[in-house]
Amino acid sequence: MHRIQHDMNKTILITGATSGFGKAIATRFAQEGYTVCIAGRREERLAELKNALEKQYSVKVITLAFDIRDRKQVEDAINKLKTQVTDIDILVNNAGLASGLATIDEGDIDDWEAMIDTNLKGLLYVTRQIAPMMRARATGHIINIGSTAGKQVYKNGNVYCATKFAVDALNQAMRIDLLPYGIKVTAINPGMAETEFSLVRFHGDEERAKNMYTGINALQADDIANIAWYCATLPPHVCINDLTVTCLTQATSVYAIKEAERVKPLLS
Ligand code: NDP
Ligand code: 8X3
Repeated sequence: MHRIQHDMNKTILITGATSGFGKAIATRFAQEGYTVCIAGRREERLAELKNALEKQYSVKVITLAFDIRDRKQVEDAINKLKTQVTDIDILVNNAGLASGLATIDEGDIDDWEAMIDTNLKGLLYVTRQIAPMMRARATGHIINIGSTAGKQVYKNGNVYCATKFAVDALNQAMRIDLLPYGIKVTAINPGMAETEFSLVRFHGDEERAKNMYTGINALQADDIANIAWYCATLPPHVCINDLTVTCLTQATSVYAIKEAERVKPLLS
């Protein structure tokens, strides 16, 4: 397939770039010469990543430390960013979390609020700042990181799934609203992936987090970074609207097997 050459003068903004998918996406695009704007709350991690990427790939890296749940912090950070860069070519709405895994009658309301405020309202706050910049230039690409959890609900997933169903709805809505402006909108919906996601979900319980991925050969952050790069480098007239990706041993939100359960290929 025809692929466009990458443009060295492009700028990407990635939320949730201090770990997991966001960090891998930042690294992938830095490797390709992009100016990379990395956001997250953990300033030390942002500074470390900036140093590493600038050193390794000789690109410009801008850090934005803010809590995406705080509308004022988001607005201030992006207003400051506007003094540092003229355009944002790609926005990756990635920052998010699952917090807890409990039935609807027992869930912790603080967990619910953290997920709704981050995964849904935070994504909206950032998009509301960046979409007008893209609209003014009649070009751009918004990549929303959804989830298989936004396609099919699973036991105890209730509020996390609801936020990801909302991301799915917003992805479709953005595609429609931004259609006249030539802005691409893409949802990447990963299944189980080995990042800090489960450590956060289980409130720092390392053992429980590790067990989630034992024996399934889960997706890795680099897999999603490569997919984001693929989506971003298709010809100008091609837009992937919605892409669901799992590891080989996972079919849906609720059907997954261990590697050991796989039927081995017959020897030829
Ligand atoms: P990680 O926990 O590794 O990364 C999450 C990122 O989100 C961190 O950089 C974190 O930065 C940022 N973040 C969380 N809360 C806030 C906040 N309040 N303000 C600003 N940034 C915040 O997990 P993943 O990389 O796996 O998750 C990235 C996205 O992918 C999430 O939206 C998640 O729902 C989704 N996803 C994950 C899957 C998985 O199995 N791993 C599968 C499908 C989707 P910091 O803490 O520094 O603020
Ligand atoms: C993360 C994938 O299945 O843990 O969105 O909800 S799952």
